Amino acid sequence: MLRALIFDVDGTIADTERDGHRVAFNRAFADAGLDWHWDVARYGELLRVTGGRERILHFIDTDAAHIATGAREALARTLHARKTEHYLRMVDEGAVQLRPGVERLLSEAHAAGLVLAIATTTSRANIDALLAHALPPGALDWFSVIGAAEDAPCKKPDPQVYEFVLEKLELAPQDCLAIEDSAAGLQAANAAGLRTVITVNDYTRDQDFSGALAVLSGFGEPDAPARVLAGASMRDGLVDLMQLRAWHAGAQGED
Ligand code: XBP
Ligand code: MG
Repeated sequence: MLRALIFDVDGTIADTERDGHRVAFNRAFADAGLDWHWDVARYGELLRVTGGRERILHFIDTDAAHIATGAREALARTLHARKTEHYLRMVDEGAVQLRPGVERLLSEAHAAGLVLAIATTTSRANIDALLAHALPPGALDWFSVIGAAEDAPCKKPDPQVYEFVLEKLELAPQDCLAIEDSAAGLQAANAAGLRTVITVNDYTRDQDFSGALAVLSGFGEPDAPARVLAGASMRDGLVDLMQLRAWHAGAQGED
């Protein structure tokens, strides 16, 4: 039986990457007097490295090899802390909005008594800021468990954050559904034993989603229906709880 929905954040609940995290990284680089700039396309490549600090470290290793090896980790940490400050300010200013259908789906699931949780590689402060800003007051309390970077140092595709969330929820993976936007997220969820629905975005739509229950263009709103790109079919272009329950039950039947 479907008891819980476990949501990824970046790319799933909100399109945070291109106009949020990417811009915040660039501002941190500029503050440090560095002439590094991650344009939209380059950032898409760098997203293969999950985790902001890890992403910066990877960039230093590949594009700033003149920086002494022993100084790289500290530099990545400093830049990442500054990047988080910028990102939090941007969220407060409204630079990042929820994706269509997200608030509708979360409200419906909460009202129906489903357990809601979050499993993300991003920093906890970023989630609190986003949910406080983009959802109705008090909605942070809708989430029984929030698993973030601080809880799971091994980033997706490692399943650690999903395992952390499942353990805290005290639920079996077969009673939950993960909602993700990326191949790394799908691999992490599947490795933790979770069935997964994918909602793609511009950075992820061409990734390999083998193993997903359904791959969607989004959750859809009445005036902007979503499309199924692969996997199980959908009734009317609106992903709601009944639809998620149907996909989940169908998958259980296959086990
Ligand atoms: C999100 C990430 C994060 C964000 C930036 O991946 O990889 O690193 O890009 O956030 P997912 P931080 O959606 O799979 O969780 O800078 O806080 O890491
Ligand atoms: Mg994501």
